[in-house]
Parts: sequence; structure tokens; C-alpha cells
Amino acid sequence: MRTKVACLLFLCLFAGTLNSFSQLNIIPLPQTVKANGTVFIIKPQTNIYYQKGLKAQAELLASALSPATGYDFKLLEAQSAKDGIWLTLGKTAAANPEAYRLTVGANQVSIVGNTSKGVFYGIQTLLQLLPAEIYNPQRQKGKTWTVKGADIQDAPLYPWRGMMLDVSRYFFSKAYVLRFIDIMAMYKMNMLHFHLIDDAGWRLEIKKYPKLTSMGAWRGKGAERTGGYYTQEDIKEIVAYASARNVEVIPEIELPAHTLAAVVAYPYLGCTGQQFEMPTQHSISKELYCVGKETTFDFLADVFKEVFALFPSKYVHIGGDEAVYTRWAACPYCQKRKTDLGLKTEAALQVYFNQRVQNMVKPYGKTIVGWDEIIEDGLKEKVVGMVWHDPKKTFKAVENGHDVVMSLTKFCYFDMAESNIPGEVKAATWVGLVPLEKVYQLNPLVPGLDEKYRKQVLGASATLWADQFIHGTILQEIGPLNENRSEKYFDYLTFPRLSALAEVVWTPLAQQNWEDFEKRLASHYLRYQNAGYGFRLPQPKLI
Ligand code: TNX
Repeated sequence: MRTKVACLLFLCLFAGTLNSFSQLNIIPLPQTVKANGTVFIIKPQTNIYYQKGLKAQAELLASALSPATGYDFKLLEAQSAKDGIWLTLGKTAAANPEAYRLTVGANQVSIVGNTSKGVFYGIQTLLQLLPAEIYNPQRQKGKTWTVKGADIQDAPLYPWRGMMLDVSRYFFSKAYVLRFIDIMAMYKMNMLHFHLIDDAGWRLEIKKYPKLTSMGAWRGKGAERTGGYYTQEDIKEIVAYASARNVEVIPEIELPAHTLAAVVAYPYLGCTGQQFEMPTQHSISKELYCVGKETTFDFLADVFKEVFALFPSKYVHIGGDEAVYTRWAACPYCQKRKTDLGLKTEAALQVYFNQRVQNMVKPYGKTIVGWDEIIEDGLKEKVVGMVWHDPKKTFKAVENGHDVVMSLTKFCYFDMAESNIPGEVKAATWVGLVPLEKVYQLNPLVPGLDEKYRKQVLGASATLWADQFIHGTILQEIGPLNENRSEKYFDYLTFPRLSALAEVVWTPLAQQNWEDFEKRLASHYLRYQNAGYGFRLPQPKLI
């Protein structure tokens, strides 16, 4: 505890020296940022003016400013600029729907967005120009709410700035998911990859198949029983909350592997028809969806129908990773399918499976996203490949016309430990360590990639896998999880690495600079702390 306070004190002092007008400490660093020497002070009588169509953004701004200031802001629709805070649409320097311009003068803070998305990001930057206490949910009495004067032009480098949350292996409450969306939005991340399904848990209510959640969402017996799922109403709330914060939720419906939970609920979906038990240890199940039976595809068509009624994203993630073909190789239905189609291998059967799924989702206007296992196999329509274990897979994918998102283990796996120094909080290490600096080194443009494919690299996505919570190692180390502990543990894995990733996918490459980032980051620990988020200090200590 004493070390924690000392560290924070040091960081405050450090941040204080940097909080001059020349150093505005914004993360991710905007395209251009000039301190202009003025200050704007938010007072109880400061009004928020918004141009028609931006009421929701004005409300979000007021709800971000009200708790800490304790002020009850007036929101007023206005056609022209007014003193106070002024949100408007207009042309900014960049032709990007997420671009914004933020100008702070003595009497006015003006945020101009190319679209409402840009306005939302202008608001996030404005919060970073205010003292760190603005993130505190409790009223901060006696504080002066100074906005540091600046002229900022900004737009993101990449359109896909993602985070993946593994709610299958560990069930995160709806409240945690909403909080996770806040965390993403604070750093201008916009794609939430929702890993809803895996061997260890099916987390999405599907009305036509109730056993998916009555059986597939729970593990263990008696006092050991854990689990949970999101009702369709929960999902609607999550999607709406995310969308208001510019976050698109991409559901992942894993197939054909990592599907034991579904096979437990409905044994006919597997090749053997056997009744299996939900796992209590982590392993990759060999119980795949049977590719030989039409009932598998009927089931998936029903599931997608309900999924697409809930998730408006044009993307659906279908997993595709780590399929072990033992069952298909021994299954008469699968082997008949293979012969009838004239296919030679089980891998070719998986391509067939993916193609069937692609045909199924196409009428809904959906584009498939999958782990990099699915991108080399020549699907008819374009897919988005998440490149995780082999960066070279990017080349084939883009040549075949697909898009890619970098989710490389060595840079993006936030379930990995940051260090192995004494006191480090236990985390996975199977790909090695993923320290903060390593995350900052990620360049989604794989070395050697031809310039003409640049646009097909959509961005990057980090993963918060939770498989370590199925078996004992990490649990033994950090003690049993409850809502509080698990939040803090996952926060610890997230911060500050998320801040580094945010800069990698937002800030122009030429302006990315590790030393400068480190300096700006110093003041962000106070922001995390005020917001109530856990984080890892440069010295490892679970806070
Ligand atoms: C690999 S990355 C997996 C996950 C695990 C993760 C643990 C990928 C597509 N599959 O199933 O949870 O490693 O780091």
C-alpha cells in the first residue's frame, strides 16, 4: 500500500512538471496539437450548445462532466456558435468520418466533427484537457475545472481499433461489459470483438435453443458451479450503450471447433451424438460441429437469424481456429460428405463448412471475420482475417482480396504477463512476455507488405483471453475471483497496454514516439485511478 502511494505521488509530481501548455499529454496523440496559451474554465453556469442532430453527444458530454463537477449543465440547441461549449458538424482538415477539430479559447470550447463520431472523439479529447479528477464518479469539491487551451485537428490512422473480450471462459457481468466499453471509448477504440462462445461456455440467449444457456452456460457442480449468460435484452442494452459511444460490437459465433458447450447442450450437433459434460479444465475440445449432417447447418441458420436481429454490425466473427479433425476423420457422415464433394482432406471440409456459413450470412449483408486459419482457403466472398500467429499470412490474404486486422500474439495478447520480475502479477506466458513497450512497437503494416495493400489492413485488435480461469494456476496465485477481483485483475492486464495500442492504431506513424508516449502516459495513471480502473504501475503491483 505504501509503495502504491509513493509511486502515485511520484507519478503526480512527474505529470505535474509535464502539464505545461507545451505538453498536453493527450493519448492517443492527435494529428496536430498546438497549445494556445489560453484557458477555459468550466463553471456551474457554462452551457452546452449543440447543433441539431447532436443532442445525444451533448448528453454524453454532460453525463461525463456532471459527476465530478457536480454541475447541472443546461443543454441548448443552437444554430450558431455561442460562448460555452459548442458542438457542431462541419468540415475538418481530414476527410474521415471520425475526424474532429477542437478549439479551446477563453470564452468557448468548440468541437467540430465531420460526423457525430468525430464530435464524440472531440469530447474524449476535451476530457483529457481537464484535470484527471474529471473522471472521478464522486463530486470533487473546490476543484477549478480548467481546460487547457489548444487547437487540435485529429483523425484516426485506422478504422479498426479493437479489443476482444473472452466472456466464454470467464463470464463477465453485463456491468463489467458496459464498463469495458467506457474504457475503450476513453481511448477512442471502436471495435468490441465479443467472444461469446467457446468450449467452456455459451453466453448468448438463443430462444429457439434454450439448452445452449440452461446447460452450456454453466460449469461445475454444487458450490463449484459458475457461469451465466446474457439475455437478448442484455445484448440490446450492451449494443445500444456501445453504439452511443461509437463502439461496434462484433459477435463471435465460433465454429466448427471451440464448440463443446453447444455439443453438451445438443449432442446431435457433434459427430458421435454422445452426451458430454461441460469442462472444468482448459483444453481444446475435439468435439466439433458435425460437417456431415444437414442438421448442423439448420441449427446455425437459426442461430444466425437470432444473432443478426441483435447485432447490427456488418461483421460476424466465426472463429475458425484450432480445429482438431479426429472426430470428422472417424465420422461416417463427414466421410460421406468428403467423398461426395470429391475432397481430399478434413481441412478441405472446413473450407466447405466456412463456405456454407458465408453463403448463409450473405443475404443478411454480413461479412465474415475469422482467425487467420480461414483466410488462405479461397472463400468466394471477401472476409476479414484476424492475423494472430503468423504475420506472413497477411500477404496471401490481401492478395486474395481479403482485409486483415492484426491481433498478433507477441504484441496484442493482453492475457500475457508483462514481466517476470519478482512481484509481477501472474498471467499467461505461452507466447512470451508482452510488455508495454512491445505493444507500442506494433506496426499493423507487416514488414514487406506492398504499399498497394495498405487499405486492406484495417487496424489491430488486442485480446483479453480468460482460459486461464478455467483451471487452477492463475486462480491459485491471485486467489478466488469475485466481481471485484476479476475486474481489477483484467484491468491490470488492460492498463496501460490499451493506451499504447490506442496510439498505435490512431496516431500517424511518423508521430509515434515511445519516449514521448511514456512522458504523456505518466499523467494517465491518475486518470485510470480517478475512473476507478485498476492498472499496472511500471513496478508490478496489482492495484
Ligand atoms: C489461443 S488465439 C487461442 C485461445 C486461447 C489463447 C490464450 C486463438 C485464436 N485461440 O483459444 O484462449 O490462445 O492465449
